[in-house]
Amino acid sequence: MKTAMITGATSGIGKAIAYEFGKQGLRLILCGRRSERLEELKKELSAITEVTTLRFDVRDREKVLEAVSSLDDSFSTIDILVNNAGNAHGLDPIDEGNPDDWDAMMDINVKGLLYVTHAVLPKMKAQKSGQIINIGSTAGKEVYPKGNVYCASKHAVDAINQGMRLDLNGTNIRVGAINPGLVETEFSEVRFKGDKEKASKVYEGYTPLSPEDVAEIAWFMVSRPPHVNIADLVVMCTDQASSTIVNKNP
Ligand code: NDP
Ligand code: 8X3
Repeated sequence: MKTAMITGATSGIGKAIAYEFGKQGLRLILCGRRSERLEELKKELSAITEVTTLRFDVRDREKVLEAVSSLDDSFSTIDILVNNAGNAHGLDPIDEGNPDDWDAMMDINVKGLLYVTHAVLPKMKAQKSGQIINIGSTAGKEVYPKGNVYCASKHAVDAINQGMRLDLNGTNIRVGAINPGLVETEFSEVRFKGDKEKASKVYEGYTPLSPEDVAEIAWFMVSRPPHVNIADLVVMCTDQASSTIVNKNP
């Protein structure tokens, strides 16, 4: 039975991937900062598979290494890493942006993804097999107004996804990205600092992707035969045509 480590498993896309992978019989290492949610997930998913949890902030390089090396023997093999933890913080023109938001996005979405990968890769290399799924975004393919630094962080994920695939070629480690468009999660609530009304407006007037839509794609990537690697996938809801064009109130 394969083991998958999922960052950002306490909400949205990561949580849906945890449920999908659990349903498919994968063993789970679920990561996040909110311990109550991690405990709740462990309780629920333990009914269908083996689960362990790791609580750490992806920004803290030492804690990331500590967490991964704390895994006991039964979870020491990591076959699949889903680099999903991340968020947008703020939506402001560049001249009005808050540097604290910029730090958060670059530290979590870019450096955090690198720290987790750095901690897990030695295991995959020693096993001579593995799969890394990076959660990018359409924001990593096309910049939108006021998206500046969030889009930069996701363009960096796009570059890192390509870089990983080049450098790990020949190691039997598959590397690929899913780049979703608008998905209804807690994403906009975090972006707008807890303003639920403003957040829910983002998803009004059309049918956005659900986290489960993305989770099914992640499972599709995992369940391909070993010689098949989905390298880079963009998925949007039918009402979305680009980062900026969404058919609202059709
Ligand atoms: P959510 O806000 O619902 O989930 C974000 C997850 O990331 C949470 O589980 C959170 O866990 C975790 N996380 C955030 N910061 C940290 C941190 N510093 N350390 C550890 N974990 C952290 O958003 P989504 O599910 O939508 O987002 C998941 C990924 O999908 C992100 O990378 C996002 O950029 C990407 N994405 C989202 C889209 C959307 O429209 N929703 C579209 C395209 C991509 P906790 O708070 O417990 O630490
Ligand atoms: C999340 C999608 O368009 O809100 O990456 O940036 S978007």
